Amino acid sequence: RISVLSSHFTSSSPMASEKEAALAATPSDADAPTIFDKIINKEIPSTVVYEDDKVLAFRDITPQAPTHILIIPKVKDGLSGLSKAEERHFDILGRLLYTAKLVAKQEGLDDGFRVVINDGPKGCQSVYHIHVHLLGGRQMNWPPG
Ligand code: TR5
Repeated sequence: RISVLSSHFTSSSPMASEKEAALAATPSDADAPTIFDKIINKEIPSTVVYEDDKVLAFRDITPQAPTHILIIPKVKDGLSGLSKAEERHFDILGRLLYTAKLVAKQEGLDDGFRVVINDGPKGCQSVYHIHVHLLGGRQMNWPPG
C-alpha cells in the first residue's frame, strides 16, 4: 500500500502540516510498499546526494532546514520503522547512521547537524519505510517540537 503522503503531494488541498500528514498516515504492514520504493526504483524523481548498493540518500521534498536529506535502506526487510528493528538489522542501522555522517561531510555541515528518526504516530512518522533525517545549515533548537 502506498503511503497517503503520495496523494498529499499531488492533491490540490495539501494537508496543513507534517503532523497532520503523520496522524493521517496508517502504520502499514512492515513490508508494505511506500512512496520510497518508487524513489528507490527511480519511478519518481528525487535529488539523490548519495547512493551505494545498500543505501540511498535524497533531498526531502519539504525541507525543514537549508540541508534536509533522507537516508533510507534500499531493501526495507521489515524495517517500516525503528520500533520494528531486530538483531538482523544491526548492519543496516549502522550503515544509515554512517551514511548520515558521510553526507553531512559532503554537504559541508562542519559546525554540526542533527539526525532524527521519527517513529509511529506520536513520533510524527508519515512514511513507513525507515529513514534517517539529516538536518543542517541553521542553528537547531532544543527541545524539538
Ligand atoms: O514524517 P517522516 O519522519 O515519516 O518523514 C517523511 C519525510 O518524507 C517527510 O519529511 C516528507 O517531506 C518526505 N517526503 C515525502 C514524499 C517525499 C519526501 N521527500 C522527497 N520526495 C518525496 N516524494 C516524491 N513524495 C513524497 N510523498
